[in-house]
Amino acid sequence: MEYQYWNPEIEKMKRPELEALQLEKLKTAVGWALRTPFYKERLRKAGITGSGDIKSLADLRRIPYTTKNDLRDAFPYGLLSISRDDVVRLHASSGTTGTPTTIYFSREDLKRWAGYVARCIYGTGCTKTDVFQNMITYGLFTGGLGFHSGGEEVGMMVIPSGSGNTTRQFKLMQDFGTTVVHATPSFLLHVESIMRAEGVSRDSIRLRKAFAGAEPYSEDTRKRIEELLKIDVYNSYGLSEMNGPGVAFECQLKNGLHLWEDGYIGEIIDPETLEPLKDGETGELVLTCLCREATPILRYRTRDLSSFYTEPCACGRTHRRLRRITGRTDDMLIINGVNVFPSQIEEVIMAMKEVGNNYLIVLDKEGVLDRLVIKVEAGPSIFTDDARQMNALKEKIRKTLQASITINPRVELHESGSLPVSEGKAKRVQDNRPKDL
Ligand code: DLL
Repeated sequence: MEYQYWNPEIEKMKRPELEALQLEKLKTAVGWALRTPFYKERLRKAGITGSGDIKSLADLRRIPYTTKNDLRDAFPYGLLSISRDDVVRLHASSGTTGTPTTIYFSREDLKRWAGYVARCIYGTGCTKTDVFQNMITYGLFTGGLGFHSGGEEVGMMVIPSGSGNTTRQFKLMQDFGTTVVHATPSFLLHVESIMRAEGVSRDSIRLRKAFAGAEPYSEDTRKRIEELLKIDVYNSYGLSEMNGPGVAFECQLKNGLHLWEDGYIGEIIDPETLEPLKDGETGELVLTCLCREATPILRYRTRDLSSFYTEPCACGRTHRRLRRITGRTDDMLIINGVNVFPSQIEEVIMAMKEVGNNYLIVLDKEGVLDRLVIKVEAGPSIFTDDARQMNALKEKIRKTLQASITINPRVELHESGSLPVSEGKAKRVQDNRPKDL
């Protein structure tokens, strides 16, 4: 296979050179950080008063971790390192508690960010001849404008369609010959269901590729989207605290996400002891942003669970690859004392061909016990008026899930298209259990 590199010198840089580059950039990032009220105080306590205190990459460990709560406490300007007048954009995520975390960008920051997203897009084999439909939310969320700028940087024709309005999405694809789309994996599955329901022929669209991310999904979900839509799907990882998309991305080999180590330093730590783990071991991903001056963030605890591959990628890039993010330290469900990650449930459901494209995990209290209900849409091969077929499928899902998560769920089968669809990140878990128990 011919591989495509946006920036071959950087992407294939030998490790010692890459690490030297990281060190230089880390010093600069610490310098930026020291200009913010938040880090000035934090770093001083850790004995770091100037970028000269960072002498090797190992000195990174002297810097305390930064958490989402720190960012909230620093709202609105505690992490701003440049004059407000030099800020050209902000993005924000509201999270669950309401206090937003806000990230500011200078003009240079936006250019650097677009460069990283362009690197991701180009690395999947796209060129300026592609037509790119960005089917994700625009606005304060980083997915829309982040990919928009990256797509323009590559020179593709970008259609800023945003998410939702599936019928119009098909029309745009047909009218302009869209070859690549960007969406959440759940929205891609929804698009496919509607395509089938509305009788849109696959031959009437020229789609070849999709970038899918912003939420966790399993390898089986990827395969399902690829087979149903007859396209290649590339996993895309990012978070607003590290600009947004463009942090780690799959190359043409689709085998793990290359973390752009000239822009971000990645560490995997044990979320309990906070000690660093070795490559190959699974733990919480901690990221340091080396490429944003306006809001520097050092050693950010992402809560995302992953591990680094130990072997280099056959594509020739030297930047280490992260394994698919299976979940977050804070999305683990405790059901009657058993720990279950929503991703374990998704893995089982999406591997079954008879099952449709949408599902929901519902938790209730029945007396003193937790009750797990899995609501699943039936696939096109299942006749919802054939009770025997429906019961057999329900039983199959129940048994397979029980074998995987050890909990016996109640399974409900629903008609295709009847479960709620979210246009942004999917809301798969509905936990109705009283919180104060
Ligand atoms: O979701 C940025 C983004 C936009 C990434 C578009 C990819 C595509 P936030 O809203 O801050 O930013 O959410 C970040 O989403 O910490 C993960 O928990 C999750 N996440 C993002 N991408 C993936 C992925 C954007 N590929 C949070 N796999 C992160 C699993 C993902 N989880």
